[in-house]
Amino acid sequence: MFVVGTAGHVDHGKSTLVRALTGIDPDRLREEQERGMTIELGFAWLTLPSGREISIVDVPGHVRFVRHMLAGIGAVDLALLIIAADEGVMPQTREHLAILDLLEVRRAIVVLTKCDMVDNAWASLVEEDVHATLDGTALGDAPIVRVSAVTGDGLDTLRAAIDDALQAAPPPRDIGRPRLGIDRVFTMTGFGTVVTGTLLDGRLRTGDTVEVVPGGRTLRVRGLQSHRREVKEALPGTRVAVNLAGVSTEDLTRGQTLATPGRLEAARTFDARVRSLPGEAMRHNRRVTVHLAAAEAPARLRLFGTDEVADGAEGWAQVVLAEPIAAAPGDLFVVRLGDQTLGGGRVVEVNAPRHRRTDPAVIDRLASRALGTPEARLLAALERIEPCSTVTLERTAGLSPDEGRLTLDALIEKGDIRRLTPPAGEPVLVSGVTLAGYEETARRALAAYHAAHPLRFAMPREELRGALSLPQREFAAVLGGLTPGIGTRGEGVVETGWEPRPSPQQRAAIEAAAGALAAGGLQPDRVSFDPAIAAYLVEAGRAIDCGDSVLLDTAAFEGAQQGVIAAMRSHAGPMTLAETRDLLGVSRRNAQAILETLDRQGVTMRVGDGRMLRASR
Ligand SMILES: Nc1nc2c(ncn2[C@@H]2O[C@H](COP(=O)(O)OP(=O)(O)O)[C@@H](O)[C@H]2O)c(=O)[nH]1
Ligand SMILES: [Mg+2]
Repeated sequence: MFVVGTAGHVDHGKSTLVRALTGIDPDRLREEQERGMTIELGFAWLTLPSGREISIVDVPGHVRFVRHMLAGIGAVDLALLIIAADEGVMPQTREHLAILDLLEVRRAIVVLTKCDMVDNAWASLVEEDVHATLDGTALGDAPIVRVSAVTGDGLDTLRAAIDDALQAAPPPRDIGRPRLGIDRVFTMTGFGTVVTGTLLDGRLRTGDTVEVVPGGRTLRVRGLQSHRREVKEALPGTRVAVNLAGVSTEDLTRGQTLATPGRLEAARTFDARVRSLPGEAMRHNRRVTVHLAAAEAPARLRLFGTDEVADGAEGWAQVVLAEPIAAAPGDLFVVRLGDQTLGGGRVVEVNAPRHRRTDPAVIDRLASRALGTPEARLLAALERIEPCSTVTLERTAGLSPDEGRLTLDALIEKGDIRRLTPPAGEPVLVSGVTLAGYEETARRALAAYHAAHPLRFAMPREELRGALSLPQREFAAVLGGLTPGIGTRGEGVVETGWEPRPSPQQRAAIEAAAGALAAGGLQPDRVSFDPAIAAYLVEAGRAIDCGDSVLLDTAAFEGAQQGVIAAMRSHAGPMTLAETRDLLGVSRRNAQAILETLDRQGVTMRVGDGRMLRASR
């Protein structure tokens, strides 16, 4: 699941494009429909050609509503920078581009809209201008797609381009610390208070307790919806509507965050690395507005060692907020003054003490904190990309191989990082915290599976892999690293000590089925067993599933196997299906099913029209 955001100048066709792609009108407010202009964030969703489902956040382009744009654009995995072919690059095209850069949105597609209004030569001129504008920015390599929302031209190409761009995107990070920046609060008849936002860093489940930051209230998640569908569990990287128990809409506002209790601080100040946009300046003690995720607050910047950070330069600051907002080290923010975006930065430390502005040691300390010790860098890198291999981690952390190895060994020794070795392939690294998160998820998934399938001996591996959303190799490694409470059985996974728990009625049905099979020998009556009972008998070793709905008593099957082996040993050349049928005295269909099962088991093999014993027999 990924979130895609629009960006670009007002009236360039963002909302129209979203409607053309999804069939959902993102401008849902009456005022928006009357004025034909987006004011608030709009939301839609779409299934791409690959089958991938994405959420779309549509932002307003008007200069007066950049603050609303900022509330929605921070958490997107991909931006669609929308430029009307008839107007080309305009002021909010540049401002939104600068904001995407400050918020480190690294993936984008430039969509040239309204191509039905210009000829090809004109569109090419505009494209050149776009290249010149993007050159040297993080989005310099973004593809350009020409569309018309009116004729529908280019929409298929755009859908494919979105698929392509997301193909390479890392899956949304899941570090077991869910946070959801609230961007809307409303009441829904029959539900009560609902908030929406983009879920990051972990999953939310119905029944979870969440803390509202700032504010400190804890609330219970009564229900969850994603794309208008009710879900038991919402995944990171999705747009989520959360129904909260015991709270009224007046007690919640946009900008607050829902988080695991105790995990996220309300910042009154934070220290930060700041960066000014070219041509702009951030001055010491100037009153500005800080936008962080869906929150915004008036603030002053206390600059260290300088009175001004200007024109593309970077510096260090303590941001003193007039109202607290939820913030964590690493979070990105934007600084504005009136209708002007001045720059932005990255949070280094939350609620640090006040520092002396002129003390050079302050800057040294901040710099080493921001860059971090090798351990901090390795852990921070791991959090972004885990589960991962050793080389990838060292490369991402920017450490030399020697330093990387030493640091990694120390962290493994301390238990902060776990090195898990899959049965085949390279070891996989995860943090202890994440492994604990996997364990928790696996435990829940297993408990739910066992409860839903009391007759099954184990949960299929693939189902558990789906619950953990891990690739094959990483899954195999993690499975081996889970505590003794979780084990494997055959091809499946179980809670240690799990045994099927048939009810008295089921037990009776099992015995009746087993009795009927035993009595039927190799040609039991074709009664249709409950599939759960049949699977139970097979997994218990009491029956053999020969395929083609042929279920045989194990002893009867083994008798047939001995008979076939003996007959084939003394048979000249391959034995035909008809000969086997006569030997066993069964129907052609059962003979066929038995032989195919013996093939699968490696006892026999096909030779021309008949079968022979494998050489190893
Ligand atoms: N001819 C033409 N008009 C378009 C196209 N896309 C949008 N428009 C029109 O441009 C105007 C602004 O569109 P809108 O989606 O509200 O722009 P936004 O402010 O970027 O969301 C509306 O009148 C649309 O009908 C297009 O592809 N071709
Ligand atoms: Mg719009």
